[in-house]
Amino acid sequence: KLEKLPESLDPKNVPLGEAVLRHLVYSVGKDASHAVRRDWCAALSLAVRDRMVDGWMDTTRRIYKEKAKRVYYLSMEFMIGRLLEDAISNMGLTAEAKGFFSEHGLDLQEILEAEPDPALGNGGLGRLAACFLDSMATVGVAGMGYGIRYEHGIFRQSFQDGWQLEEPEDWLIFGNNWEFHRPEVSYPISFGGSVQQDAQGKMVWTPSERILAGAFDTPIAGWQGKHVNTLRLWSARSAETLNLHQFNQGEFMAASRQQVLAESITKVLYPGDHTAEGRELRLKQEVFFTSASLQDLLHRFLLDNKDLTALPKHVAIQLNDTHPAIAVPELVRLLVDEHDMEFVQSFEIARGCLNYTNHTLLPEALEKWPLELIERCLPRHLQIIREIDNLFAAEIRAKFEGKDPAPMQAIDPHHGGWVRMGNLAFIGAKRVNGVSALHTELMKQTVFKDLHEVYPDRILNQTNGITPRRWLKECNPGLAELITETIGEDWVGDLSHISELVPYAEDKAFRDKFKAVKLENKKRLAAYIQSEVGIKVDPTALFDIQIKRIHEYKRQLMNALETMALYNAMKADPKAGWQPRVKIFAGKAAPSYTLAKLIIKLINDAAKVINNDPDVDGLLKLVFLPNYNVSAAEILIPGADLSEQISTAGFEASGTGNMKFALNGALTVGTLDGANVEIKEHVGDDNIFIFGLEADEVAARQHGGCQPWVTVAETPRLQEVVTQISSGFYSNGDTERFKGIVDNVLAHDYFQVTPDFQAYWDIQRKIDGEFKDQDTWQRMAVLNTANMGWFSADRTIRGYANDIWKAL
Ligand code: 26V
Repeated sequence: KLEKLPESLDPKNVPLGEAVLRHLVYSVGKDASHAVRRDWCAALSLAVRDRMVDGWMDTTRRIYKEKAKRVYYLSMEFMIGRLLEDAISNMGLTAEAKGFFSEHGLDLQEILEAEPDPALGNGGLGRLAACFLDSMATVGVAGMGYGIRYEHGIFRQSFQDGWQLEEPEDWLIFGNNWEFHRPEVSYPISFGGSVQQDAQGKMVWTPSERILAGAFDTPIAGWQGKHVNTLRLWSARSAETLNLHQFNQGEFMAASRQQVLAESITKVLYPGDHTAEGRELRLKQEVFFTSASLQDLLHRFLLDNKDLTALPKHVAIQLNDTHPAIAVPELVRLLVDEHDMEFVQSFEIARGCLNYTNHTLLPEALEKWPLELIERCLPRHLQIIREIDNLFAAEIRAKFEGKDPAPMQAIDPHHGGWVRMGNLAFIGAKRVNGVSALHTELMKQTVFKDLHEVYPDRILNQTNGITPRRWLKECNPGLAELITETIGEDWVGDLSHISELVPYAEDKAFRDKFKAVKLENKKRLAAYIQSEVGIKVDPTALFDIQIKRIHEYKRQLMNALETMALYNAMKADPKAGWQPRVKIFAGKAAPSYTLAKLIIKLINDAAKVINNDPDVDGLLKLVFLPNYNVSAAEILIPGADLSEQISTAGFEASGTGNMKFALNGALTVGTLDGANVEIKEHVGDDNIFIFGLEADEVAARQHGGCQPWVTVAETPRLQEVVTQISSGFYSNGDTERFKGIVDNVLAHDYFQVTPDFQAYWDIQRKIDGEFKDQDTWQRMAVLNTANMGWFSADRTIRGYANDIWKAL
């Protein structure tokens, strides 16, 4: 009886503005005359959250009633960005919110900007997980995200004399209005100790350390709020209470020791992809959230099922990269040790539920853990991994006579010492997928060649996608309005409709409107640049943008070198009719990635020289914006004319920024890498600028000895720039500062900057020419937007749901 609340309590029956005022006073504890933007933001968030709760509970009830297949997306990272605008937009409350605040002399946009940007991820992998949450809720998949509630997300980046500085980020400092703490949902996670066999022959693990995982839930509403899913993030706390005795003895530090150690597990997002530092902590983070999630989903399953062998029928689990790959032995352990099942059957159940997405082929990013570390932290898991390996080896020997399973096993018996998480994930998964057509092909040919041969049906492709809600409707309201007034609003919930814009590419009036929107976005971006770094840029210049993590394979260096060469050419002949350009970079380097940090310094130093040279004033500006995050992307992407997607072919698994730019009408300059290949197929060869070596050519050069110093000598513009850098032209005569970069390019150049430089220069000059013909350019830009429908994450999620999860 209590389930049906009286109508008067339904938040939908209260005008949004009244609900905001009520929350301002009774939840935030402020009156309107003293409220600052942050208070209004909190009040609005709570009022909108109220509106989501009924739909949230309806969704849960429906899933139970229909016994819908549940999908669990396990990800170490969720780069969700600000949630308020997404929520009001998906709930259809934008106009009402805008109206209420403007009545009171307040600007909704400024209130939205008062929300902290939760950056619980490093880059593409985490942002993909966030787009998938939106799409699962839109498409109607009974999906739940599981991750870590890091107290501190990715570090805040600033520059000191052009060098990257990392400071802790503090998104929770003013509380979090979106989450529901579930103190009753708590699971023990164990580490260390030893394993003994009991009298019945059962393995008994006696851990030396036990911590608790506590749940925090955030509702995620899909488009139009019909379906509301959950993001459940785990926070660590000690299983032991404060040592009161020690505390009363005045030993305050010692008394809190257990708490501090336990809480350290979810304290910070581990940002490095290079150091050995913090490896143990990272391993514990992985085990922590994976085990909590598996215990939680088993608990939920057992609420209305008795037979665990039916788990694969009702549950699909997606492992976002290998970070949660410990799920393979952990699920087996839970079934065997806690639910008294047989090992072989347990492994079959695990292999029926688990699926693994690979996001990189870079050898240094493929996780492997020292055997010694696993043995010390997870002795029971190590036993199970060995058993799985043995079972797998027997399967291979039975199926393929004479085939040595060793190179494919999680622990190579010949070259022991490591647990290879990619192999473990592959062996324990029903399906394994890559994230673009090219990447999936390369997975089959390289890292998983052997495993693919023995399980030819296991690998499949699911090309990444992006949510059109955040990445067009919300970040680019001008373009969204123009599209809606032209073809209606259906594209928001089904991006394939955006192809109805194709004929408008031939319509001059439409192109002019499209151009006017872009100009407004560029003005907004110019104001942002001015306020962030104090550089004045001309909104009519060509805005050329590369924003992503700084990495050698992404080749920000090649872009920077081309910028310096362009500067030389402009300075030599300023009157040659150059197309004015603004080169914009943003992105963080892993704190331990010295060369990436040096590339940032080089760009900042070059910017100082170029931006202060009156000879190129009005022709060239170089900008590096600090602290790139989702909120910055939402301003940068709509203001771009040109999108830089210039990774060394074969190294960018997919890219998703490439899709966001093209959807917002920027043209791409790129290599045939990752999803660029598919973008080219959709937007058409004439509407994208492709250059450079292809993946097989790159591989051939990397394996055969090439001589980058010879290539540099044969490329005069590059030679000049390299000479300038090494002679201290950008470093006040300091010839040592950039030695790391120069030596690397001249002697190794693993990522093929030198052989691609000339082709990159040439295509940039071709782009200059085409940009001058604005009418043709706008036509190409419209065709980019119009042909990007396939790249909706809704399409990607349907692909996973149909081919992998069997959940639609
Ligand atoms: C590895 C590590 C190693 C230890 C330190 C922290 C850390 C964090 C992330 C990773 C894996 C990075 C893999 C990744 O982000 N891949 C990107 O995934 C995107 C979504 O599929 C894709 O668009 C990008 O091309 C790909 O680089």
